[in-house]
Amino acid sequence: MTVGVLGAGTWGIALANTFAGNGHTVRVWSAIAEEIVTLKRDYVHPRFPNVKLHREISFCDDPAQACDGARFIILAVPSIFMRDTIRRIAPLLSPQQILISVAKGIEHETLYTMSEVIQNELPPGQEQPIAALSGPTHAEEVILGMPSAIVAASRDKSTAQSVQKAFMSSALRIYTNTDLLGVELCGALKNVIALAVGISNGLGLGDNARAALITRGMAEIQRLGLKMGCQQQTFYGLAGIGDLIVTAGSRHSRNYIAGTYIGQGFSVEETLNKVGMVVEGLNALKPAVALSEKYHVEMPIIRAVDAVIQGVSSPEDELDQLMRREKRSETLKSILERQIETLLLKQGEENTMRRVITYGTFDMLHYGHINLLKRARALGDYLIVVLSTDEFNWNQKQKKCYFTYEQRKALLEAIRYVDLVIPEESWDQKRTDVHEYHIDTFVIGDDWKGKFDFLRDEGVDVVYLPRTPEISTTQIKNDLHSNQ
Ligand code: C2G
Repeated sequence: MTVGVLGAGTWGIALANTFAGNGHTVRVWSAIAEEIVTLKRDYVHPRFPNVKLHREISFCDDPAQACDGARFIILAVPSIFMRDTIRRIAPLLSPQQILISVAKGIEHETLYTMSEVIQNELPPGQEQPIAALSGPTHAEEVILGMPSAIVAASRDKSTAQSVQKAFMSSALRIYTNTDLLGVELCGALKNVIALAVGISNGLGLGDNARAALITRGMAEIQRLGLKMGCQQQTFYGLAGIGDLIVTAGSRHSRNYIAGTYIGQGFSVEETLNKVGMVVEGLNALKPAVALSEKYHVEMPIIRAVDAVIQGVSSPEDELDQLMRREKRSETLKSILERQIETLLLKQGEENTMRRVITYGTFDMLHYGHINLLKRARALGDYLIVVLSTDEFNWNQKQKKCYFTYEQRKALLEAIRYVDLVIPEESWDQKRTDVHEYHIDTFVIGDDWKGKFDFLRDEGVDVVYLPRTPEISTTQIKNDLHSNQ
């Protein structure tokens, strides 16, 4: 088949040479004219001096030549040039040509992924199959035919399968995935985590720090991805953890190398001069922070990298802050619960159901609690109870509960008024919770009257309900104690 490759950087050339090796007719174009001149003359890429490129590859001076008649068009340009490149070729495209993005980045102004930028630049109604190829594939190894695996992602399964069928070989194993957003999000954000791992390397930290940053970095990306409606398994796949492993710590990785220089104290300017190539992690940083704010998701490692790159903090200080963060559990919410939450919230968005939230310890559950929950639920269609964890009760409320968090949670989940129970770990999570769960009404007993009025600034109704007077957990304990 005929394949057009736009972009003659290391990845574009590695793919072009691989596909030519598989018998495809490959045409390469670059916006940098002298790149094409050199390649036409030498059939060697400066970054791969020992690799003679297949003579069947033709190097074009005009993108139209590379696109004309091509079944697949590979977009191998730096993410910041994706929009211009698509704008240039959109009029040349015919409907069945499959566009494949291999750029890993998020557009600054729009927070679009690359496939969204492509879609956005196509004439309205022009149905163009779009895919992405993303995974743990250093160009330096792919061009040598070293065994690699990668994901062909597309919202349309048959498009992903067409890419898989055309390009899979004994050296390049291709898996399909229809979670295009998740694959692209991983591809872009893992470069920021790779910067972080490089910075830790530059600080002289060891493998333990690297493993911790990779693991917790993936957890951050997953948290954001789930909020954006991505699929869980994408993050544990080749485009997710696979790509992060190959990037964070590899001598081939520009993001890791750039991070190392920054950790050693070089400025971004000096670092970019030393690396000499596009460092996508730096391009992805601002959009990553913007996405974490837009979706109200905590991403401490990405924020730490941002603080260092902006020069507002030192790598040492950011490391210290990361290590001293509030104690967290790794799995307070089961994966299934997250998926149910996302599903229900998505339904909620469509059905405009009214969501109510309330907070409490709910120890030794009694009818005063039930009265509160019943009235709270009556104020909407869906009630979320944010249940104080054992640590929060002990450290912040000096309460020693009779029942553990899990037991109190099970009791609450058995109540027909309660739709979802999530953990309360800090006093100030309310402000983000109400956005994260699209809350309409905050409810709590009037023993808290006035304490949470600030939530009205977040666009939430605040309702204080009269407590049930004669009953309380303390009362029960005292009565039991005195009756002994
Ligand atoms: N409640 C009630 N009547 C009672 C006892 C409790 O209406 N006889 C209400 C409280 O006002 C609260 C809820 O039931 O709205 C849970 O009570 P607690 O478990 O005592 O909650 P509390 O320790 O006040 O925690 O961030 C907010 C805190 O987590 C609230």
